[in-house]
Parts: sequence; structure tokens; C-alpha cells
Amino acid sequence: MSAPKVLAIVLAGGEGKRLMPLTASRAKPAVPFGGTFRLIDFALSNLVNSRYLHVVVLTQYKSHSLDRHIARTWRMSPLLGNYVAPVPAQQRRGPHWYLGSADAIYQTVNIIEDEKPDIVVIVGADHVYRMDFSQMVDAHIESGAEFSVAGIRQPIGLADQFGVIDVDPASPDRIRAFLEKPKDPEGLPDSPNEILASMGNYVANADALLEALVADAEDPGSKHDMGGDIVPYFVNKGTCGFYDFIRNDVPGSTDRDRDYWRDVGTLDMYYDAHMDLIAVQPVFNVYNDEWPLHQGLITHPPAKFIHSEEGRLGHAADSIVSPGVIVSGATVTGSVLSPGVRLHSWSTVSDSVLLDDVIINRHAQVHRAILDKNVVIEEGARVGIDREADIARGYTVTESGITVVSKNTVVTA
Ligand code: ADQ
Repeated sequence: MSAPKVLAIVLAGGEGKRLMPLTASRAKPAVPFGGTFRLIDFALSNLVNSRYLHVVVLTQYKSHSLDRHIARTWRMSPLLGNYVAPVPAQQRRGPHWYLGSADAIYQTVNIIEDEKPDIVVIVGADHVYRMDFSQMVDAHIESGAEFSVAGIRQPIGLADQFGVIDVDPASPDRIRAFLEKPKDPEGLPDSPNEILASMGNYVANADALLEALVADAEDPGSKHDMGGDIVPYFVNKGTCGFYDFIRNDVPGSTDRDRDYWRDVGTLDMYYDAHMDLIAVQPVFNVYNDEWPLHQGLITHPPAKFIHSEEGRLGHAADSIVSPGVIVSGATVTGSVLSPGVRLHSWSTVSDSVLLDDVIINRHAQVHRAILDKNVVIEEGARVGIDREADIARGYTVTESGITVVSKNTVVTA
């Protein structure tokens, strides 16, 4: 079997309301993650490592920093015929933005028609994981399905955030029913507290996908959504395949992180996924260079730790420290420090995520907090220590008690 011609489409237009305030000024896929990454880098790294090098990224909502990131980091040599191209909302069908994710793809059918791929791989842009999509494409072709959905087991309590898959016990690579974000689904027969969740990653035969998109565009009752409309279309047609993520075997994975997949749709999930990175035995290993996670060009010099003049030893433990960070006489534990963060003497940062260029001044304390770019914590100020005080100051405090301070805020003592 010769390799099929594959076009990859990354859905990157989501608003990410539940990640506010981190998505106040940027699209969700552009939200920084893990010190030096942006969320979209995981999907793009997976595609490129799978050798899929014709990639269109569909953007719409506050896409400026996303476009800039793609142009700076992901531009490929057009001489080799490879590309990662951002495609903004086209308004080809009238003066509205994309109605839903299927409409976004419908509005770019000209790209599919021009490229003439055999297979279209469609992926979301807001999950943290490693996946070799070529293994899913091979399984899809072998199964004879027209459209396949990747799935993973998730706790039943999260069912209302996912498409829930029901596979046919007689042929486990077929989906016989699919419910988008059900309130009260049944658990799996062998595990009543779990459901099979759609990962929002799809593989489609290009001709069948085009037919489905046209039918969907003409359906007045449709919300033009991949999970809500296109998946059910193929399920009803009896040609919807299931790809179990557990089968995916990425080079260099360990038993601990082989099936790691996190939706970071809420602030608590975003925070927890960071804590997975810094666990002493990481639950997700960013250091697997057999399946590299590509990221923005880092223009900062190396990180520096200073034993300050007052005799304070600047140090960090169980933490990720990015280039350009200076820890001067400060104590950091269990935290992720993004490029350009500065910490001064007698300050402490624990169990926190600091985005680019945050400044922590002397004697300040930060605990269980997410600080967006350019936040300044003034001398002696405290964040994440007193929940009520944080709420009173207008900061977001999540259900599990993480304080989130938005971009450019100056926190006073
Ligand atoms: P959601 O993530 O809730 O569920 P959606 O909001 O459509 O679905 O987002 C899917 C992807 O499409 C995201 O990457 C988002 O950024 C992007 N997107 C959304 N609207 C878009 C638009 N108009 N234009 C371009 N891109 C857009 C989906 C599936 C579920 C599945 C979960 C897994 O619908 O079945 O379980 O993903 O997280």
C-alpha cells in the first residue's frame, strides 16, 4: 500500500471562555503552556512528527498572537512544498464568522479541492498529549471506515464536556452511537465510572468528508459542528470508525505517559496539567526527544541563579525554569517559570505557574497561583495566600482555589 496523500487541518478558532482571563487577549490555542510552549504546539508537533507537512490552521477569534506564533515558529520551506498556513475566517458564504467547527472546514473546501488529498486529518488545538497520527490513518484505512474518531477513557463525571462514543461490541472499530456532551450517559460495561470520550481528532476520506460538509451546510437544523453534526452523520450512515488511543505507540514514551492526554479547557485543568510536568516522576515527559515537542524560538539567554548580596541563596526545586529567568535570593518550589521571569530576594513562589516576564519583588509571596504575562508583584505583596482577599481584589479564584491574575496587572502589598 503506497502512503496516502494527507492534508491536515487544525481547528484553532475556539474562544476558550472557560480559560478566562488567560484568553482575554489571545485565542485558546495561543495560550502559553509549560514554560516555553503554546497549546497549539502539541497538535502541530504531533502532525509534523507524524510526517504530515501540509497543514492548514483555521483561526478566527483573537488570532493575532496565534498568527504571529505560527509565522515565527512553524513556517516551513515552501521550496520543499511543505507548509503550516494559518487561514483566517473567510466569510465566503456571507458576512459571518465560522458558525461552528464544521462550518470552518466547509468554508475552506477550496483548499481540500486544490490539494486533492486522499485523507484529511482534523485535529483540535487545545490538548496536551503525544500522538502518532499516521498510526491512526493506517488503522482507519484498514478498517474501511469513511470517517474515524479517536477516543480515550475518561471519568464519567466529565461526560458533559466530551463527545461520548458507544462502540459496537460485535465490531469494536465501529461507532454505533455518539452523543455530544450528554448530561447523564451510561458508563462502560466493564467500567461503570468511565466513558469513552472523543478526543476531537478525526481521520476522514476526503471525498466522503466533502459530501458530508455539503449535506451539513444545506441542513437548516445543523449547528455545523464537527462533534454535534458531522460525527453523527457518519454514525447514522454506518461508516464511522473508532480508533482507541491506547493503541497509539509513540517512540520514547514510557508506561507512565503513553496514554497521557489532557483537555486543558478550564483553569483548574490547565493548572493540573502543569503540575503533571513538574512531578518528580513526570506524568508527561517533555524531555522525550524521540518525539520532540517543538516550540517558539527562544531568544533569551540561559537562566541564572544568584546568591544575593544579603547572603540569600536563589534556588528552585521540583520546578521548570525557562531561559531568561533570574532567581536572585528567592525560593521557588513546585512551579513553572516561563522565559524572562525575575524573582528578587526573600520572595517565595510555590506551586504556581508564572507566564513570561513576570516580576516578583522582594519579600513577595506567591502560592497556588497562575500569573499571566508581565504581572508585577510589588514588594511584600501576597497572592494565593488569602483567597477572600484575592477575590476582593478582583482576581479570578478557581473552584479548587487557584488564584489567577491577568496580564499586565500590578499587585500591590
Ligand atoms: P469542544 O472542544 O467543546 O468539543 P469545539 O468548541 O468545537 O468543541 O472545539 C473543537 C476544536 O475546534 C478546538 O480546537 C477549537 O479551538 C476549535 N474550534 C471551535 N470552533 C471553531 C471555529 N468556528 N473555527 C475554527 N476552529 C474552531 C470537541 C468535540 C467533542 C470532543 C472534545 C474533546 O466536539 O466531541 O470530545 O472536542 O476535547
